[in-house]
Amino acid sequence: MFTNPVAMPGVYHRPPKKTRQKVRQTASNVQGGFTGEGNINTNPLFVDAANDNLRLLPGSPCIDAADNGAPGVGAIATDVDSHARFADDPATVDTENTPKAIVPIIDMGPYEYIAGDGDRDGDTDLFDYELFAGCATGPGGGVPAGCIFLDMDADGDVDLIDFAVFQIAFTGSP
Ligand SMILES: [Ca+2]
Ligand SMILES: [Ca+2]
Ligand SMILES: [Ca+2]
Ligand SMILES: [Ca+2]
Repeated sequence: MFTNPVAMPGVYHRPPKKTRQKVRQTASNVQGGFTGEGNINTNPLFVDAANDNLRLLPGSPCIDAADNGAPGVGAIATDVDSHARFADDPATVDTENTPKAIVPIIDMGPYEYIAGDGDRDGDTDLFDYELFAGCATGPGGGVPAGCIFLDMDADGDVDLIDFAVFQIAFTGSP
């Protein structure tokens, strides 16, 4: 599985074959690895890759890891879900994969991850807070069904650390 960086949302390419290695390939997540600045080779943590749902789960290495400076990226305003691009995930340290980036940093792949967006409608607002309240389990308490997006630090619970992230991510309704 390989996701193109963000220049062409929704378009996927296979890793280039030897005969096609002139293809520019940086700041991408390439299964099997591929040499290039900013590339990573770890489980991208898609929501459901088997069913082509390539939205990102909390903790995905694709979050805040693409290159804002890549050609064409600056002109992208929304992702494939028509949600805002260039959303920062407070739980994800902006990495060295994005040497040319200006925060907030765009995610790898066609979908931007929005921290605290429990109902997946593209914002982090009071509706999401209601979900959070119903999902909160406390440290080590597990993640109830339907609450995966509210375990924002991806450590297997919905606790006050997640709430801290939620507060920073809170945007209100558009
Ligand atoms: Ca981002
Ligand atoms: Ca971040
Ligand atoms: Ca929401
Ligand atoms: Ca957590």
